[in-house]
Amino acid sequence: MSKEDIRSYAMSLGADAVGFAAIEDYRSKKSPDPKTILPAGKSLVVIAYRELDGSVESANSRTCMSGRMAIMELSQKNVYLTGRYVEDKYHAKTAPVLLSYPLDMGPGFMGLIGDISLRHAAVAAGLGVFGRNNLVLHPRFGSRILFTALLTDLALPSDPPVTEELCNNCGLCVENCPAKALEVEGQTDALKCLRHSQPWGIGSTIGFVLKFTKAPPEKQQEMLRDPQFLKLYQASFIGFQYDCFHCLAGCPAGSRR
Ligand code: B12
Ligand code: SF4
Ligand code: SF4
Repeated sequence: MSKEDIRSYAMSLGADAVGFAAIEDYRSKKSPDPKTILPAGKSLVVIAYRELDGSVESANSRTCMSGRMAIMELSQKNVYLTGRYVEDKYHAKTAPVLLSYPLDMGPGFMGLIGDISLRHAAVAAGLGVFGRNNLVLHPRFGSRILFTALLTDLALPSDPPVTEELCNNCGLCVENCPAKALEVEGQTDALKCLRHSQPWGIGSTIGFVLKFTKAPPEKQQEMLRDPQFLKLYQASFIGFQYDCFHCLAGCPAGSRR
């Protein structure tokens, strides 16, 4: 059967879990219509990778981010290889959805809405359920799981949904969030989270440029040697970096924990 064949191919490349969602089961109110990506798209192949425990639990944010960047690299390669496998073997088209970037930075989106919402795709593909932290909890890996996907014109039925309640409502994610971004149930305050979790992201870059352009030359010299500028510089060539993993790392869900 094509589903089992594709699943075992993606797993052989290092994925931890693979699920399938028929496009009619994928519902994400804020996301664009998948037809704008692949007009004949009929299903989503969702490919999941677990975070390394030693990386998400580390107090060193560079270690947390190193684990994330390693998944980004592996998952990026694998989504291409799986897409090529499906295209060649099943004469289908596949459109890749990577872990995070690129994102639509235009009005209404501002880098906050993915072309495909991978959490909604993962739930539709039977890979987990939403937790109080607004992350998808996987039965085995809990919150420590990340997703990529392939939108394809191959018709594949959805995998059975997870019916188990995986979130025990312990409230640790809400308590541990240093930005207080999870206070309202079912809603992450994206700006609060962003400001705290990406201190070297777009907001800080804009702030730095505005301050820099208004500063006198001697202050500008000083600003260019400041660690904040050096961190922005690093982020500009290695890509965005998260400085917070608390809602993921502190969550006890998942049989592997
Ligand atoms: C933009 C983005 C962000 C933004 C905006 C978040 C947001 N409001 O969606 C910011 C920068 C804040 C962010 C933060 C984080 N992100 Co982020 N992010 C994304 C991205 C690229 C797009 C998300 C998107 O389209 N959102 C817009 C729409 C679709 O969301 P929404 O409809 O408003 O849904 C929200 C709520 O309504 C709620 N929700 C929706 N339906 C339901 C149903 C129920 C029952 C419940 C309880 C809640 C709920 O969940 C959402 C949270 O705000 C995705 C990758 C992707 N392509 O999907 C990763 C992604 C969602 N991020 C991820 C992660 C891990 C994080 C962080 C932990 C940061 C980090 N260190 O990695 C935090 C977690 C914040 C949190 N606890 O919610 C993972 C989540 C994996 C998982 N297991 O669920 C994803 C899927 C990346 C990936 N490829 O795996 N992220
Ligand atoms: S990533 Fe950090 S700031 Fe953002 S919601 Fe999770 S715990 Fe809060
Ligand atoms: S930390 Fe507790 S309340 Fe939050 S998602 Fe995990 S199990 Fe649910």
